[in-house]
Amino acid sequence: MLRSRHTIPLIILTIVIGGLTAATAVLIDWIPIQAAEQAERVDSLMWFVVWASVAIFTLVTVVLIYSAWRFRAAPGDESDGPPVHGNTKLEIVWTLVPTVLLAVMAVWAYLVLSDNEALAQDRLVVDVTAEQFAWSFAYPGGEVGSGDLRVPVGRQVELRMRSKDVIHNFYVVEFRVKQDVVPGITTRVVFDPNRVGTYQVICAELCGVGHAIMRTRVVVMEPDDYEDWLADAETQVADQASPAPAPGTTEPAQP
Ligand SMILES: [Cu+2]
Repeated sequence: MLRSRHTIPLIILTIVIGGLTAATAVLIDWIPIQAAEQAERVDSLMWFVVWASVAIFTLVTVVLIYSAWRFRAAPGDESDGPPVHGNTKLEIVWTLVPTVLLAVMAVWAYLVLSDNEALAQDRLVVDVTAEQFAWSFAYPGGEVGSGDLRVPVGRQVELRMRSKDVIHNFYVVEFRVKQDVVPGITTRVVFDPNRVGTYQVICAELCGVGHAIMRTRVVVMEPDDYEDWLADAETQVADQASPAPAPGTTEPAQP
């Protein structure tokens, strides 16, 4: 029977290619640390896609390599191959498997997105202004502004973003959130920072010659540190001068 001749080499090939592919997926440090709840949800979906890809890649590559090696034509054999027409079982399988995989990914992605964008009652709302080529952030009350984003850990943050000129894009890799900032409308992005640290805010939409340097940082602080910083900044604003500067245009000294 055919099966006995092919089974062992196919198993060995599957172990070798599957092992190498899986090792590539696991050993390479593809993704940065997770610093928000959104990141964990996005990554679990991403790993599902990666493992499904590892399995399909292994299957296709094993069949391809084995067929090319085992069923190659003998030297000088110019004859036609056997006429093969259709295989209903195979066609049903290769239609059903991708259909189920895509349906799972679609539903999972929908759940991730709705969880990621669910608004918390006690969220911190920060107004963001993007312009060529800078970010500015205005905190509740409208008096305190900063050129970098400061947020307390463990509390949801909603950014309401406006652009003064062209389309920009707010992107923090460690949060796995990304949102266009479009002139004429206010766009919104939500994240739940859960790891104290400093991360980079990147403009991810080509917006002109200074696009590559349109970066700032987001500082996720302990809640007490954040309150201290905010109180300091409010005092500075009050001390400085009246009238108070318009929200989003102030750049107080970095503490
Ligand atoms: Cu930009």
